[in-house]
Amino acid sequence: MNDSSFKRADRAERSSQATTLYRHLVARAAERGAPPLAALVAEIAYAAKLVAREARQAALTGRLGTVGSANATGDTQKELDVLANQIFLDCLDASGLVAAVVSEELEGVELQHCRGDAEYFVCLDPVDGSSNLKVGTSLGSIFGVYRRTRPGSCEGVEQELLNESSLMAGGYVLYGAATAFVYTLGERVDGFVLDQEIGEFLLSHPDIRCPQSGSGYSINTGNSHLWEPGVLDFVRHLDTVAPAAGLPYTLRYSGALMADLHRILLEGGIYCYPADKDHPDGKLRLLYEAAPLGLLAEAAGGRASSGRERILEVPRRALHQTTPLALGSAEDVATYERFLAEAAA
Ligand code: FBP
Repeated sequence: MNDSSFKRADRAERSSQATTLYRHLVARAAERGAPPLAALVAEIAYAAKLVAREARQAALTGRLGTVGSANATGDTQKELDVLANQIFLDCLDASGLVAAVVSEELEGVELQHCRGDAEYFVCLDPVDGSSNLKVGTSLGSIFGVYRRTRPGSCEGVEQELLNESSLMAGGYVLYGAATAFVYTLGERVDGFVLDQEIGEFLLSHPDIRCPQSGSGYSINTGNSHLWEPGVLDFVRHLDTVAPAAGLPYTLRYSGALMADLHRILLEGGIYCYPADKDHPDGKLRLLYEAAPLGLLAEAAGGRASSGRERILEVPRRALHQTTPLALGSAEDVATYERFLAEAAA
């Protein structure tokens, strides 16, 4: 199936000829020489549909509360965090393709089919932007699929994941006005929207190309008193009134990285969560937030950086390690890196 046969789904063709996520996955995974990836990502998409339903109804089902415990990085766990985590674990287990899972909501590695021929590890953030849940605004899920080097062994899984495995696929789900599913197997990025009527993710944004530069930025300016000079200089630059240079940029910060990145992939711009005095190593987690989104941003022609190096080259040291993060339009992220380097110099 070539690109031209993948058509956007208009109403009449929404049933038989539409490009469903599964049809698209089968073709892309075959091209990638990794057919099982199609079934694995399809299971992640099924879990996302279940989480979307729970998120939509949370205010009615009373699932807006906390469960009184904190996750591995100290965030208070919400009911939906724990429920969504279990939904993803069940679906990944059902695929039979996953040796082990790392999740923002789990302290250690959750072993699944590590003794068998399961080839993949999955790292995930079941509910990103969970502080938005109680106010009913955008949330997301993020996933990264890592290929094993030693299938069949349950020994040393954490070290194998950190030191040997390779990131094969990444993506996110956006629970917003529409439920969107955006993924990459490393070469291109495609976006799908959930048709609630038939319960299928249908192709809505084929081959997403992130514009080289944008007109919006996402950063928590409430932390500006904690920033290093290079970050301050960069934000001042974006706020400069210089229409000829496409400035100032517009500030768009939703509290959910997924919602900000979705806008940036489609319209250009930059998302930043720098290191600061309260987060000396940044806030976003490398294995299940920064790296999968870095793979996706780069596959869309964008850039993903810690501010000083490619996110995909940041050494993996721990399951829940955090990293400073800047991702989005290639030129905007390069400008950010230049401001940090000049300030450091
Ligand atoms: P969670 O995965 O714990 O939600 O943290 C990630 C995140 O919520 C991002 O989605 C968002 O951009 C950022 O943290 C918001 O952090 P802050 O409230 O410190 O600006």
